[in-house]
Amino acid sequence: MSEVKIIGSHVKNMPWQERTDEAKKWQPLWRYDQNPIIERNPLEGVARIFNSAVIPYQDAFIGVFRGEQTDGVPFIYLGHSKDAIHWEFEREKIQFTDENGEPFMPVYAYDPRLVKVEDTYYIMWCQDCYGASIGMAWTQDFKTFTRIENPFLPFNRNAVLFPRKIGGKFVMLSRPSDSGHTPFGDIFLSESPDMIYWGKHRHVMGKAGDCWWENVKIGGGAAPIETTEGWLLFYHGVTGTCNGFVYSIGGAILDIDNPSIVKYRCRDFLLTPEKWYEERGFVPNVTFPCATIHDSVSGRIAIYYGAADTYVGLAFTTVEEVTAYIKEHSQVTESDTEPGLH
Ligand code: BMA
Repeated sequence: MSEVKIIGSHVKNMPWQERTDEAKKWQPLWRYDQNPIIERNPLEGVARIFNSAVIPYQDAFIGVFRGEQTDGVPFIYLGHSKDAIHWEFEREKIQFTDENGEPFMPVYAYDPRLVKVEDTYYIMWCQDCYGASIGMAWTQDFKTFTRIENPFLPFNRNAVLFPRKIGGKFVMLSRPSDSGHTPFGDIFLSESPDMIYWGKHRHVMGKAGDCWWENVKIGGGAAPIETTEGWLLFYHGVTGTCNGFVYSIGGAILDIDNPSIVKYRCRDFLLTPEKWYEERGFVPNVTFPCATIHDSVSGRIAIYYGAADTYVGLAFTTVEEVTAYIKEHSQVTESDTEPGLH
């Protein structure tokens, strides 16, 4: 057994279920047997919740949820939970303000991520800036949400912040794209002194031509988990079929001091659509990770993923099992292992 450890907090009430019989012994992730954890029509005026992010907060849990309204337009809703499985949602979508406290709502908002750095919680999502672009806001109390004015140029999506500064800077992954159902996409890294101005963009990793499950595009998923092996990243990888895209969950381990360097990258997916709630829904065949809850003492990891653009699913693993699997099945290219600085 490897000695890899999570560097972070002890989350004693984290959601957990031992490996179910249904998951084969060799599979690195297993699904919660009560999935999906959020059903359709979870609150008035919202038809589906999926692609959402959660975090421990004041001995319980809080989350930012992609709520597809009944007019089809997505916005972000706040949810509260004692066990991170059963969620209660606030009736109104999150009201963002500018730094003067004036209303500053995006035209739409989807695929939120939620990351705490020092004493502040940051929300990142996809919004309109004359095309798909990255939205960002911060809060310290989940009552007021200050939106940061368009931090990136269009077109970009899948912004994922690292949970601590590296070399004194905020560091974020993103995936430059087009404004539609982008048929390409690599993961890049950018840094910022203040969350407002971003630069020093580096290439982290691209789609993998010879791993067919991720041969169209990839994008950051959950905030990277700090471990003694490096940053553990769950991301999404996409392939194209005659019936459209299929989204699977992949895993990689990035260098701890210079995370544009990929140390290990799993050539096999960690999880791919198999269950009814992943294969059937608004967009079939989508598993889209957006968050984890993890515990440094037990090494347990719970992965939250959107399923078929309709539901939220939960899958489990441990840091030992998943890093061993990624390392055992690792295949990195020169473009993965270089610093990504052309
Ligand atoms: C991507 C994003 C995700 C969505 C996925 C599958 O482009 O829009 O929100 O889950 O497509 O439809």
